[in-house]
Amino acid sequence: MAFETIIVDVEDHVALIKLNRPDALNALNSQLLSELCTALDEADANDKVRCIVLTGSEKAFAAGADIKEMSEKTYVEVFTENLFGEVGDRVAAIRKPIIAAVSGYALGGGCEMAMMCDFIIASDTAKFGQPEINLGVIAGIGGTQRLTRFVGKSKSMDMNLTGRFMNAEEAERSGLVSRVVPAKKLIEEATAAAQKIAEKSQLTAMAAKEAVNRSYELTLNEGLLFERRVFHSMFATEDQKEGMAAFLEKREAQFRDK
Ligand code: CO8
Repeated sequence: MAFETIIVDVEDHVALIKLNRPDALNALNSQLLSELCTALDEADANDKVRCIVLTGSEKAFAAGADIKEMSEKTYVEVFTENLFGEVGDRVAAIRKPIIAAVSGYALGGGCEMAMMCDFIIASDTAKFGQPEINLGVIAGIGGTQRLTRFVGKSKSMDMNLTGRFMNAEEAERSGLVSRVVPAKKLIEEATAAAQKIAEKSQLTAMAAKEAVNRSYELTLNEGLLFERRVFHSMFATEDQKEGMAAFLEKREAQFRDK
């Protein structure tokens, strides 16, 4: 499908999806969100894709939801159309791993979009924030919930109440991002991480993603039980036999997603 607000490139089993509204710092308008959800669904369904990287420009991953588009909406409109509600569900339904590669601003819905991905690799220029309070609203798709789980109550309150931005170093220290890399190397590093994942058994990568995500929903004992059951189930796969045989035979595993 031809997109106008994103660019999709599939290479070496990695789908690179680039948000592309440079004049608005990749503000997330309805067209972009709709195209992004379609591209994610297509990547999830594409056998050639084993991992997804979501990125923006050097200046902005995304500076939030499009303020121009939503400023005049009424309560009845946003409630009826479930503004932004569907996006969260659609991203959460993607079963292949998604890495957010963040450079520059990741604000409001931009920060929330990055947090919806499975992990975040940030450039040293990245700035994260939930500045919605400056607009007379609160975060709407994870900024008070996911951010709190990432960085704890104190920092989350600080960011949601003052609207201040967190730089890449603080974001890494706080557990919001998994690693920080030089801006010029962001795509290279994120793609290399995606290719590492693409080399694994896709069955196992999807199971690992599912198990980590369950940790947000379950008590520790329930989560441990879920994990053990999934771990046990991996022994029904050929990839478990191959992975362990390859280790014992001191060779590279040849996974077949079976
Ligand atoms: N919406 C619409 N347009 C935007 C947005 C935005 N969020 N951010 C920037 N732009 C536009 C500006 O209007 C400007 O356009 P123009 O040239 O036509 O005036 C252009 O992008 C460049 O922006 P600036 O001139 O402001 O650039 P600066 O470098 O001076 O400043 C900032 C960069 C600090 C990022 C500044 O643009 C800014 O503060 N932006 C708004 C940040 C913000 O408040 N974000 C939160 C939005 S609310 C939200 O996200 C609710 C979440 C709901 C869930 C979303 C689900 C996906």
